[in-house]
Amino acid sequence: MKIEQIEIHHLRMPLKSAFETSFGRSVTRDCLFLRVYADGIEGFGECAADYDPGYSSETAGTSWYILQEFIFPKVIGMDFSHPADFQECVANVRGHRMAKAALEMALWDIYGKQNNQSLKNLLNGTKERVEVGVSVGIQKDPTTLVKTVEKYLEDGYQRIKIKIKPGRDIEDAKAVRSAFPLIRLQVDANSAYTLKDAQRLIPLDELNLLLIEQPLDEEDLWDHHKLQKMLRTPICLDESILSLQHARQALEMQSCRVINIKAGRVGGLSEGKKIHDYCYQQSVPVWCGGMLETGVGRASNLALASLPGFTLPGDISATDRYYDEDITNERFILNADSTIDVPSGVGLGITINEKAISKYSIRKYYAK
Ligand code: OSB
Ligand code: MG
Repeated sequence: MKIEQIEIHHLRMPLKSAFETSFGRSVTRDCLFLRVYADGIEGFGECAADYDPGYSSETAGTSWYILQEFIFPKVIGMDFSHPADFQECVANVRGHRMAKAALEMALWDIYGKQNNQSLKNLLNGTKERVEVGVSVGIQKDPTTLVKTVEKYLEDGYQRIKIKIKPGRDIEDAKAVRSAFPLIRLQVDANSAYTLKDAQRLIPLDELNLLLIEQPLDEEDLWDHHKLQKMLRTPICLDESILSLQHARQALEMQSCRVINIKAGRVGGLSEGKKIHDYCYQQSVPVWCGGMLETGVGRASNLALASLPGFTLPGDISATDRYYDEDITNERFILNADSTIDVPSGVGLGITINEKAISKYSIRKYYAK
């Protein structure tokens, strides 16, 4: 794959409904859309960094800068024999994993198109459809939350995740649990607590949760170990796991019992697959997280989630949970058994709605 040219758009997509987490409330979702040309074939990528550094230190703005200033100049003219080879080429760019993951995604798309293979097959995925759930933002009050959850259950989602933060945790989770005693339920704090809050988190242990996601800070691996010792419910790490090394160290330290894998957060699909393989080998359950992706990133997430170790439902909801209009012509729909089909077309298996790109693009840049 000889990289000839790259087009990048900074998109601002209106969300169907506001999404509130412990780090803020959004009504729009920023992301970067990449179109990479190699050997006359175009491949698409999505950078999951949002407008603000609330979830991660990376933003659409930092990714834009790093891609434009450092990554594009390194890759234009390069000839890669495999998508994962790209990582070596950008090894001297420290961090900025979401920016790198976006470019790697486009290379997988091209590689699949060239070799007449779906991304699922390239990654050795084994499932044709994957179990999914929905991530529900913080609502006005617990009553509204129960109503919102009820609507998603009616839509067919069989696993619910609710966002929590200090002051909006036990009461919210209890309200959902008592309204729906048997559903698969989990919570996500997005790093909102410290170990000092442990006593406040203990009551979550009585709610039969699948897991508690990222209660403490990204850097608190050891404190997660201490917290996990106080809880029966598995801790799942999201923000803390930026690489295979982190995954190995977190598991060796017993800081968690489950890992949320997001290809963007860990620098690309190749690193995400490595984390999956490592966890699968030791029977540590993993699941595919989401970051409100457009159809481009959603197709990539579905392919990754088709690997056999993804035994818990992913945060990969149907397109209509997020967007009225998406940038892919394909829309992802929820099957009656709370699954979504993994794309079977070559590469990511998606095509682009060019009108939507122009409509939501707030800046664009061409590199060659
Ligand atoms: O922590 O998992 C998270 C969205 C944006 C950033 C971080 C997270 C999330 C979600 C939504 O929980 C998952 C989704 O439906 O895409
Ligand atoms: Mg999370």
